[in-house]
Amino acid sequence: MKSYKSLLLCSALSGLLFTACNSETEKKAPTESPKTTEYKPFPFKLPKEKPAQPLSRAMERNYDTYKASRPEDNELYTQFKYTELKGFDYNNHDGTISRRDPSKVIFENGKYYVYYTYRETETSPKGAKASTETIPSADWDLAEIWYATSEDGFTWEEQGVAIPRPPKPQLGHRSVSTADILKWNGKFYMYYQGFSEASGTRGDDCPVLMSYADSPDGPWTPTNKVVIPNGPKDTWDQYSIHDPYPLVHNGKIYLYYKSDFDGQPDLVRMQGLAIATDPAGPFTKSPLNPVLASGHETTMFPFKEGIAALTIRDGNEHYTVQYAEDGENFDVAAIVELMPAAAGPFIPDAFTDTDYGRGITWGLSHFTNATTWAQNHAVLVRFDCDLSLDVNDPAMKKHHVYHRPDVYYRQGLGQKQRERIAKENEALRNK
Ligand code: AAL
Repeated sequence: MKSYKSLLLCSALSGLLFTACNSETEKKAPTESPKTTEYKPFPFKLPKEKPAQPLSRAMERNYDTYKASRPEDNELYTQFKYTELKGFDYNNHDGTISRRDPSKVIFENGKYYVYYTYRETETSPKGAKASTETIPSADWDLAEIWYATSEDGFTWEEQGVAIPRPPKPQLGHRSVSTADILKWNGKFYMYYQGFSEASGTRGDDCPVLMSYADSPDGPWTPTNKVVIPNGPKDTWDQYSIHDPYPLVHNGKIYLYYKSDFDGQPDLVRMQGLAIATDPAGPFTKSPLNPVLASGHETTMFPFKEGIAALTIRDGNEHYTVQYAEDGENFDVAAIVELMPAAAGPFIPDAFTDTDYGRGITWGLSHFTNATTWAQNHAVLVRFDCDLSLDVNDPAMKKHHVYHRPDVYYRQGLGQKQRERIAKENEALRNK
């Protein structure tokens, strides 16, 4: 440990010279005069560009990793603000009605459209073992894909079913869920998870199906084929292809998806990319898959020359916004907080094959713990943000969300943790 005197000496010297000053030099006088390095203090005004001087790794990263030296100047940094939606009924939140996993929002016929998983069942979900033909295993079991329209994005008018469960034994007869939409050459294509057994029977395994329509109001025609096949045995996406999410990029269909792998109970979630020139496929998976090492539901949008991704939960890089100029090699561009789960943004240039994406400012997402787990159901919600080149909203660029103490206390210790702490205290006392 450095002595108080040596600390004083060090601080006296700092600003003039940076001198190696540690217990070694204190104990025995150096044979040669101590090596000194020219010390250039970091400037008071945070430089916009990386200054030409030795920098710590953290400061190198501040300039190389993020899109600007201050988050408020980083186009891919934002806060998220949430608004309760009007127009949806949830049966007093008793768990018998759920709306979740919204698609991206599109604007057609003078209004916004969103598609989502809709479940209306006699009970709330009861797990795979207790599930029957009418009792759901999971919140997205025994579900259909419904849609709603809106003039302002806050008040929605539910239009009813877009894609029903097909009759047995067709693919998806148990449940269709987690849809997302593509507009390609004037027609509409819906990609979604098609379950032929209750989710949870053998994991959350399902393939991706597709239906098409001439209008966003349907009618939708199912192709009754698996459009994104699972990977070969013992590969990361051998069981599940979830959250199919198409965009138009480089003149092609870039469809991102999530898989969960590495086995129960601690599934790993990562995201992959499959590319096609026809909405019905074939889709060629990126040889680099997974292209995102984190994230649960998929949320991407064209940004500048490339693709930006909201990497929401799960994995080392959860709560980050990432960017890949080629749509495949993503880097962290910003660290954010309170991200929208299962976000489906309004992306004006999602299907225009833009060569300079403008970004997003709002969309719908979901809260899955709408009330209690006994009444397990989800609600749709609106989020707003500033991830747009065309908007500059300083209130969206702040760096801290203030939560009241009760938000923290609700993340309290569990019984087992209290027991561990009690044991640790006892061990110390008995030492
Ligand atoms: C969601 C999505 C997929 C999963 C389940 C319903 O958050 O990742 O849709 O299958 O959970």
